[in-house]
Amino acid sequence: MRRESMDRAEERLVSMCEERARMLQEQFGVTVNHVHAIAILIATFNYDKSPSAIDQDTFAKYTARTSFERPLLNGVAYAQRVFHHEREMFESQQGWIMNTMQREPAPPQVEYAPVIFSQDTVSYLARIDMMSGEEDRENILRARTTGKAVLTNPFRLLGSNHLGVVLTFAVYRPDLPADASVEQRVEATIGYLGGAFDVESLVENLLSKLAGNQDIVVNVYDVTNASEAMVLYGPSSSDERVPFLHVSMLDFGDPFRRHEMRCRYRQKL
Ligand code: WA2
Repeated sequence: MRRESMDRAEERLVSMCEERARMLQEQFGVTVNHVHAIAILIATFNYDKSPSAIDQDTFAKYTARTSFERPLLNGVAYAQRVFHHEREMFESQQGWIMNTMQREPAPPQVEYAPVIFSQDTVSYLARIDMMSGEEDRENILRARTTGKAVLTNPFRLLGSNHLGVVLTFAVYRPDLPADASVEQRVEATIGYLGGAFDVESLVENLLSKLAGNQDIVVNVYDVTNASEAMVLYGPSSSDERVPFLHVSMLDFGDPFRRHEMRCRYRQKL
């Protein structure tokens, strides 16, 4: 191919990749912000009010009506922090026994995080101790020590079995000071709010609407560990013979993690 048209093809790839990375990062950002706002809502209306000002029914209605604010999330759920000595009382008040992700009764642990409120789209999370799943458990522990939005490794989600990542915010007692220490944060934690970015289907849907989509192959990777990038979106092997590869940086708001988008042409030019 002539030099000028090669240059133009490369420019086109760069601009398509940058556009997609910007859109994805933007939609991630608005989604995270809205989940943060729901975490504050729970802290405000659920703590120390008896009876609680939020129940499953109000949570389901509110989260369904505001789902347009969280375009990349398949739903949100709230898991309450329960210590072992509170378990019997909790289960008798709820009228159910908490389960593990394998759908068995939760074995004794120091503490648990059973889902008490869930958006209808993720109703399969109800009654599950989220600390029984490795990725969710790591997220819960990191969310409460940092007070920030945290993301998991890419993994296959419950329900859909789609590749995605889970977002978690800790919910604290409202008296937590802004400059709290890690110990104070852990002590003041009353629960966890989060949901799953269903990257496999929701990002596919987002990208499919863009012009030129048939011409390029898009991958998203978690590159936190530079020597072993983990695929979050796109085919796991792509044609290495195509001439250009463009890498766009992504910032999903978890400073512990690094993500990037890699774009190439689908076919040899
Ligand atoms: N949400 C949706 N699908 C999942 C999942 C999850 N976690 N884990 C595995 N598949 C209630 O951190 C608290 C949501 C976790 C929040």
